[in-house]
Amino acid sequence: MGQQAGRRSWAEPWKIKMVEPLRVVSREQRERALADAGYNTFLLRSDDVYIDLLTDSGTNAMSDRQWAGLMLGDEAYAGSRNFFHLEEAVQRRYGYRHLVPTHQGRGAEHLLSKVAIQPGQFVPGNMYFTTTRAHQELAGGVFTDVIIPEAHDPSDRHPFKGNVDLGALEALIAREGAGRIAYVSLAATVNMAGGQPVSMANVRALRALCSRHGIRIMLDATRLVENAFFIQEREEGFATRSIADIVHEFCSYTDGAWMSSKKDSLVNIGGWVAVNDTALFEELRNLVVLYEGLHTYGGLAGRDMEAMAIGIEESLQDDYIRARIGQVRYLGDLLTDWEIPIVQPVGGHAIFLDARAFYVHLPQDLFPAQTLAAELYLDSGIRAMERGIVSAGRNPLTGDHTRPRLELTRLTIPRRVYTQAHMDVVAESVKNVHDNRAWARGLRMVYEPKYLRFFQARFEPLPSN
Ligand code: PLI
Repeated sequence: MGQQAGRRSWAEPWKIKMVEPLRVVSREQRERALADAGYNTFLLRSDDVYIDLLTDSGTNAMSDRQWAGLMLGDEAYAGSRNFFHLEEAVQRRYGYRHLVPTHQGRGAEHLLSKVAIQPGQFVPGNMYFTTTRAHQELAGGVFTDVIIPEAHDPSDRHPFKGNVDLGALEALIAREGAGRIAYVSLAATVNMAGGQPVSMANVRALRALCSRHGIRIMLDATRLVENAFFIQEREEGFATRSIADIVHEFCSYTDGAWMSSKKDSLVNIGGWVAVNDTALFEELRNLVVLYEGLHTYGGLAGRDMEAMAIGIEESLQDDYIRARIGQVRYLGDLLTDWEIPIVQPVGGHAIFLDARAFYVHLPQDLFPAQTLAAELYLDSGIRAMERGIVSAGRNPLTGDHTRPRLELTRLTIPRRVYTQAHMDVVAESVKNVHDNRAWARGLRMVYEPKYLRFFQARFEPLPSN
């Protein structure tokens, strides 16, 4: 009582039924493993990792109900009952008319890009995402960033840094003509900006603008549930609306969506693309059989679709999402208190360390964010991911590095997997790396694959002088 009287903390709305041991690896083992991996955390074996914050994609812990759902898999080649459960869940919660399942998000991006982009058309979006832009470009599209400028500044505390800059979009339409725009590629929340949300007011205004010009809006709904939490928390008029209700309204302003269910929907594999337009659906449903599988399984087992259908419902529980984002914020608050530079405000799925501010002495060509991920692994066995110049890749026309203003290292929090004590250990390791930041020398790239280079590129450390 006394000082703490009246205080109410959040806590996870679940308890742990099964555990998986973690492995602590020695400093010598970590040095060897990192060198073998070419200083790229994607190339580490997970057995050499202690706390794995590479991604929140497919790394979720499923619930007992989802595991039970796996046993109800109907593994028929065609017309599996689990497909119909998934279809009903997507129609009920996201509100789209037609569903095509895919093995994961990029399978959906591939199909949508192929059917909805004509070579040479522009695809404006609120910041690029790696796989999304790659598929848009493979289909001949020209990605154009139309996110608000605040998104490019890690310290700007705009509450909806994912918003579309409507003026920039209108200027593009005026310059190129609506016919040269394939669709607006709208992400909620925006991963590469730091998990930053889009406001309901922004998507409403975007709808009005696009309807005036006859342009479609396609939504990357991968982390829309997290976006809905920020709308409920920050936007006037939404405090008493449920997360499910906010998600449904948001989708109603768009013409279709694609999904990596490996994030919000609390599964380890799966995705979909859903649209309202019947002609577009028929093209997608036809193409899926070439690349993914029949239109009632799209590369998934029946059991996977059942787990997704259950996961959609679980993800929309208000107390679940509050605890999910609460954990991310807990880590963010620790780092902010220690004055470690991170993207502010803290977003939905990860803490993004600002590697430019962390290593002020390293130019972007020495890959500061990649260096930071490597140093963090060396310090404690924690695995993070580069989200800077390596991830941004090269300009397809000029072949030059794309140089994003954001040079970030992402500590991504899997859902329902780690505890608050793990977050303390992570924060302490980041602090130690920060305390020793003056010694970092940077990296040079010694192998660069053609597509999505961040996954497989190899580096060597620069010698200390
Ligand atoms: O990893 P996929 O193919 O299921 O989904 C691709 C994908 C699409 N959109 C967004 C916003 C993503 O974040 C995304 C995948 N993200 C990964 C793998 C990540 O680590 O963030």
